[in-house]
Amino acid sequence: MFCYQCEQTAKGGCTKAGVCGKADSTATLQDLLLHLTKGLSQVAIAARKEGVTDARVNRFVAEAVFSTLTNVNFDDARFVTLIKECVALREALKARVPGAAFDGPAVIQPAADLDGLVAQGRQYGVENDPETDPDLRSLKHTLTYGLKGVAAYVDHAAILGQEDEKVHASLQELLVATLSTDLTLAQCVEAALECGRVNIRAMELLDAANTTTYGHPEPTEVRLGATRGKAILVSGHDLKDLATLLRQTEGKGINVYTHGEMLPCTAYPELKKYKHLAGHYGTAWQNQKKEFAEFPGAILMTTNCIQKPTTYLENIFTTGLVGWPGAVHVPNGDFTPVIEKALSMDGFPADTDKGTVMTGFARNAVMSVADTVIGAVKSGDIRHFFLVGGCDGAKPGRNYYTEFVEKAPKDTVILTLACGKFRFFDKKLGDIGGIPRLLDVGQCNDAYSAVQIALALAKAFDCGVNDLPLSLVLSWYEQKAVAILLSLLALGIRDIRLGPSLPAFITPNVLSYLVENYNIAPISTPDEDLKAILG
Ligand code: FSO
Ligand code: SF4
Repeated sequence: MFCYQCEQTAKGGCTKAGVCGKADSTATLQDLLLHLTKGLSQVAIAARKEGVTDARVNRFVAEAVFSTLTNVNFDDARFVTLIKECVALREALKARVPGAAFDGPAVIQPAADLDGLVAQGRQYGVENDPETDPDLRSLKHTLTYGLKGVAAYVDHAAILGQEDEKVHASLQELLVATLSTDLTLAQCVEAALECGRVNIRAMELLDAANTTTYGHPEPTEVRLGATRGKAILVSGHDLKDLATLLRQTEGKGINVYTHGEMLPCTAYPELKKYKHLAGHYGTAWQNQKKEFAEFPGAILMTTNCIQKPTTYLENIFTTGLVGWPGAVHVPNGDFTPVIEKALSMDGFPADTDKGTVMTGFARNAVMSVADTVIGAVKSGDIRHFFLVGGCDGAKPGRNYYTEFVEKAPKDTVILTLACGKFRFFDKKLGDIGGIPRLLDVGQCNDAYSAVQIALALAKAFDCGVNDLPLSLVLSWYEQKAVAILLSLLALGIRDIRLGPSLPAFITPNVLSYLVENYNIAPISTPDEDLKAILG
C-alpha cells in the first residue's frame, strides 16, 4: 500500500499500515475501487452523451468514492461488495449504449476473491500513477482527494433528496480526468479549481437539504453534562440518522447525546424539538477511544471519523458508508439493535453538570443580526473577524489553534466550524455589544454557510471578500478539507493560513504556485500570525 491522503500520514506516506489503522489490504481494495469507479464514470459519461443517465450509477459513484475517504470504512468485506456492485453497474450501463467502445478501468474484470482483488489493486495505487512529472502528479492527487470531499457532500445531500445531474456529471468527468497523462500544468490547475467550484454547488445542495428538512439552525445553548439514565451517543455528520434515531427512541426512556461533529445538529428546530436530545458528550474524533470507552450506552457512528474500537467494540454500531470489521452494521435505518443495546446497558448513574456551550450560528442566524454586526464594524467595536476552523487531529502542533483563539484581542470575533473547534469550543470569550465573540457556524459540512456569511458581509461593505477585515486560519486533516480549500481558491480567496502541517502530496513547486497566486501561508506561531494579520 501507499497512502498519503490525510494530514496524519507517516513520513513519506503510509506503506505497511495506515497511521489511521487502515490495513494494507483495505488500502489496496480502496485503490482498486477508486480506479473501477473511474471506469464506471467513463461509461456514465458515454451514456450521458447518448441521453442515458442512471440514478443508481450517479449515487454509487459518490458512495464508492466517499467510502475511500479517511476513517470511513475499514471493512474489507464491504469493499469486495462495493467492487462487485461497481462492475455490475458498469456492465449493465454498457448494455444500454451498445455502440460505445471502452478501455482502461472500464474494461477491467475483477478477480474472484479477496486475495485476488488485493493483488489486482496493487497496480492502481497512487505510487503506480503513470504520471511521471512530480508536479502534475501532485496536482492530480490534489484533485483526486478534493473529489473524495465532493463525493462526501454529494452523498450527504442526496440522502436528503437533493441532487443535481450537473454535479454528478462533473464529479464523473473530473474522476476520469485524473486518468489522463496528457494534461498540461495549466489544465491540471484548472481541473483542481473546477473541483472547487463543483464542491461549492455540492455544499449548496447539502445546505438546502439540511435547512429545508430540519429548518435553519438557531443559536442554541447545549448542555455538556449527562442526565441520569440510559443513553445513546451519535457521532459522525449525518442529520438524517440522528433524526431517525430520535424518532425511534421517543418514549423509550433513552437520552440521545451528540458527539464530535454532531454538536451543531442540536441547533436545527426539527432536531432540537426532541426533549430526549439531552446534550453533547465528548470532543473531537481523535479522542473517541477514551470518550467512547467511558460512555455507558450504545454508540452510533454515522460517517467519518471512526477509529479502531477498543473495549467498546460490542457497544458501537456503524451505519451508512461507515464500516469496522466486527462492529455491527445497521444498513437500513432500523436502529433497533442500537436501542436494544442501550437498554441493556447501565446508562449514566447520576446527573452531571459540565456547563454549556453555544452553537447554531449558521448563515441565517448571523445574517439576521447583520445590521448590528455591520454597525459594530463601522464603529470600530469589532476590529477583525477570524475564521478559525477545520479538522482536529492527533498530531502535535494543533495547540496553535487554542492559543490563537485565546490570544485574539477582545475586539475581534471568532467564527468557527468543524471538529477543530473542540480545542476552544467551551471557552467563555464574552461578547461585543451583544454579539458573542465565539460563533459556531456548524460542521465542516457547513463551510458553505461560512462562505455565504463572508459574501454577505462583502456585499454589505461593498468590497471583495479579500478586502474584508476577515482572516482564515484553517486546520486540515482529511479530504473534505481539501475540497473546501479548493472551493476557497476557486472563489479567489487569498491569504489563507493553513496547518498544522502542509499536505504531503503538495510538491515545493505546487506550493510556490499557491503562495504566488493565493498568498497561502503555513501557520507559524499565534503571536507572529496575529501580529502579521492585525499589523
Ligand atoms: Fe472532523 Fe473527521 Fe468534519 Fe473531517 S470529524 S475531521 S473535515 O472528518 O469531517 O470535521
Ligand atoms: Fe495514512 Fe492517512 Fe492514508 Fe490512513 S488515510 S493510510 S493515516 S495517509
